[in-house]
Parts: sequence; structure tokens; C-alpha cells
Amino acid sequence: MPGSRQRPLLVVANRLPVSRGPEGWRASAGGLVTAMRPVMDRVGGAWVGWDDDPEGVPSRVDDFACDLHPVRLSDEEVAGFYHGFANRTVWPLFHDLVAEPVIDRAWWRCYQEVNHRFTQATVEAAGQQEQTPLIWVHDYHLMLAPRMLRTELPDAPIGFFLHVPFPPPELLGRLPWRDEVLQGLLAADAVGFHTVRYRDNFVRSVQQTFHGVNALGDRLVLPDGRQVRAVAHPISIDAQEFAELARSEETQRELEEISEQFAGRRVFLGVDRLDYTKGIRHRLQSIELLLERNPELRSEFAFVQVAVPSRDDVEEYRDLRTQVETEVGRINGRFTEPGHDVPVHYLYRGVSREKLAAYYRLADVMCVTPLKDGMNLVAKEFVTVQAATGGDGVLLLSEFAGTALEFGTDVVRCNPFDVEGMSLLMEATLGLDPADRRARIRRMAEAVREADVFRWVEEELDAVERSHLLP
Ligand code: ADQ
Repeated sequence: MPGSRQRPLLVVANRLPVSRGPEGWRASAGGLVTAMRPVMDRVGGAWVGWDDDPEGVPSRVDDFACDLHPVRLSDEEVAGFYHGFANRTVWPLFHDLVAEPVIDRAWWRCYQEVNHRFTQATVEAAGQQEQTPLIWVHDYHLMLAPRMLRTELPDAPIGFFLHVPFPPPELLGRLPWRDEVLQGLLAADAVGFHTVRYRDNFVRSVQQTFHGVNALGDRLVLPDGRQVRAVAHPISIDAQEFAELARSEETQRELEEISEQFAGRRVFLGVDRLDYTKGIRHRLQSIELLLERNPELRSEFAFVQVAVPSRDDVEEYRDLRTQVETEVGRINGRFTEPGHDVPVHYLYRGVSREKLAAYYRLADVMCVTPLKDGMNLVAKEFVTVQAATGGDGVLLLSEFAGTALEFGTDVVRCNPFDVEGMSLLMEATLGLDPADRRARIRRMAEAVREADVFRWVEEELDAVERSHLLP
């Protein structure tokens, strides 16, 4: 029941919810931290995460009511656990093999050890609470932790949420340690996924790997009689905050600046971490075809790609950056008209929230075209910002993003692997009726507002508590 929760909450995630800015440490911006704030304020609690700051993360920051328990990792652990097993084995495997997963036994050992280190830190943090906390473990970095925690804290309610897709059994089967991973997750009281499809992939994987597991609705009854809930709850954003951000004076100022730069042009936009799952190269190829087919568009068109640097210690990510920059150079070389601005603007950096909101307001077409994506919050941010300011932008959305299931026919749905098809859809968006576009944006924003990130937290934590009461 929302708001009735009394136990302290212990979040266990790869990242701590704080970052260091020019004025010192503060709570990180972002949906998860914003959504946890009211819960933490009410019940208190702690957060266990990797301490990746050279000078160490403090045990408390002023603006977030939560004790921080940083876990220090050695260079070898970072290499094997984070860059290795998490980002080069699990990440590509769980994103439908859009890159080849690397199987390395030393990385797996390191993953086990680091999951154990997080578990120890969590047990210690739990010991400092006045009563047994609800422990909420996050994401693919820590899939073994629920089982390790169950051994140490048999009475604690334990939840797990996976922020990335869960692959079908045929793909999971490639992982030599799939049994251990599934057993790790099954020790939680509730295992959460963004979509029913990922949840069903998990259930099928469990049933194909272990004999005698019965699925009754969202409950899995294990051979020893224990029950685990496998639930689907799509993550979201703080919609109200984004709507306010959209209308803020600072966003308005940013918008005026960029509107001048792009005056008289149709603006297509991409906003992503620079990750091979996000489909940035395919998107650029579609843009190239679009400009090739429509010479008249070249001087009245701009594609802005904002790409946040990501995982640049990993070879595949460095290669991707080179490939993207080569493609941007090629397109601009081919299509820039003398005396005119370039068609593709590529920003390799994170931008402020106000600038991001200004780009969302400016865009005529938002291109969210991942090859595979657990959910994708950019799509939700875009429709919220557009609706808050009466916008009529179009959302071009990949059918392989979790978000696609939530917006029905209001999005222009695309298959990002079909580069030519996607370029034809881009062209078609230019002819859509503005009143229809505005109505679609309003409906999508309403769906986001109804299922915002606060609801996601409540539903997830309720599932853990209800499951904990089961045998
Ligand atoms: P991510 O893969 O990081 O998250 P996403 O959900 O799109 O993907 O979130 C990205 C966030 O970063 C958004 O809030 C966006 O505003 C911000 N961002 C992106 N580019 C930026 C830029 N250049 N400057 C500033 N901010 C930028 C993983 C999964 C997703 C899942 C989330 C949450 O891969 O599928 O939706 O977790 O569960």
C-alpha cells in the first residue's frame, strides 16, 4: 500500500546517487535518485555503491537523506568486473548480441568476488539500521548479490530490478554461468523487469534450466516450495519536474539561443549515451539516404546528435566513436551547401538539463532508434517537454525499445535495422498534420504522467513486500 512502508530502505547499485560538482558533492540529477528521495526521507536508509572517485565519496551529502556506503574496487576488479564481465559479456548478451559477448573465466571470477564485496558492504549497512531493512538490488552488475544476501540475511525482504532487457533462453544459454545467474536472481523475493516480454524471457529461462518450477500468474513456485514474484514495471521519469523544466526561464533562454542558430530549418534530434545499442550509426545512415533522395532538403534541414561519452575504457566504445565521427564527417562533406551551415551537428558531451530541454522543445522529429533498449527515458522526457509547451514534435521510436510498448500507435514506429525504411519514415514525418502531431504528443505525455517514476518505485517496493509474506 503506497506510503504505508515503514522499514528502512537499503539500495544496492553499481553507482552511488551522488556526484561532485563545482560546489562540492550533491545528489545526482536523474529519475532514480529523485524518485527515491521521498521514500528515503520517510523511512530512512542507506545506499551501497562503487566508490569511483579518486579522493573517495563522503558518507553523507547535504541534500539527500541517506547514508552512503562506498565500495572501493582495485584496478583489477574494475577491469574484470566492470569493463569486463558487466560491459563486455552481460551487456551485449542481454542486448540481443548487437555486439559479440566475450566469455572470459577470469572476468567471471572477478564478477563473483565483487558481488561478494557489495554483499559484505550491504550486510554491514543493514547492521546499522534500527530494524531489518528492505534491500533493493539494481541491475546487471549485481545479479549474484540477492543469493549472497539471502544467505547472510535470511529474514530481509530482498528485491531486484533489471534496467536492461532480459534475453530469451536461447541467448542466455550461451552464458556458461547462466545457472548461477538465475539462482542469484531467484533468491530475491521479487525480480522486476521493464516489460512483460523481458519478464517472460526470465520465466522461460528459469523453467528450461531448472526442473519442477511452476509459474502461477506472476509467481514462480520453486521445487522447495519457496515463491518468487517475477513482475513487469516500466521505469519512468519525474514528469512534473520535466514539465516545469520545459517551461523554466533558463530553458527559454537556451531555446532562444539555439532557435536562432537553426532558424528556418527542420530539426531532427538524437540524444543518447554513445553506445552501440543506441543505433546511432544506423540513424546516421538513414539521414544520409534522406538527404541523398531530397536535395531540396539539404539547406533547410539539421540533424543534431547529442552523445554523452560512455565507457571509453572499452575497445568497442572507442571504435564506435571513431565510426560515428567518420560518418558525420562524410555526410557533412557530401551535403553541406556552399555558404550554408552543415546538416549534421554532433555534440560529444553531456549537456545541462536546461539545454537538453531546449533541444527537446526545438526538435521537429525526435529520433529514438536503439537496436535494443531496456526502456529508454529520452523518449519519455521528449514527449513530456513537448506537451508542457504545446509542441507538435514527432517521436520516431524503435520497436526494440521497451518504451515502444507504452505509446501504442501515437509514435512513428521504426525498425532501425532497416536503414532505408527508416529514412522513408523520416521523410513521411515531415508531411504529418500538425494538429494530429500535437494530439499524439499530448496523449503520450499523459501516459507518462500517469505512470511516472514515483509509481514505479511504489509498485516495485510493494511487490517485494507482498512477496516477502509468501511462503
Ligand atoms: P541508459 O542506457 O543510460 O539507461 P536512457 O534510459 O535513455 O538510457 O537514459 C539516459 C539518460 O541520460 C536520460 O535521462 C537522458 O536525459 C540523459 N542523457 C542522455 N544524453 C545526454 C546528454 N548528452 N546530456 C545530458 N543528459 C543526457 C539504462 C537502460 C535504459 C533504461 C534506463 C533506466 O539502458 O533502457 O531506460 O537504464 O532503467
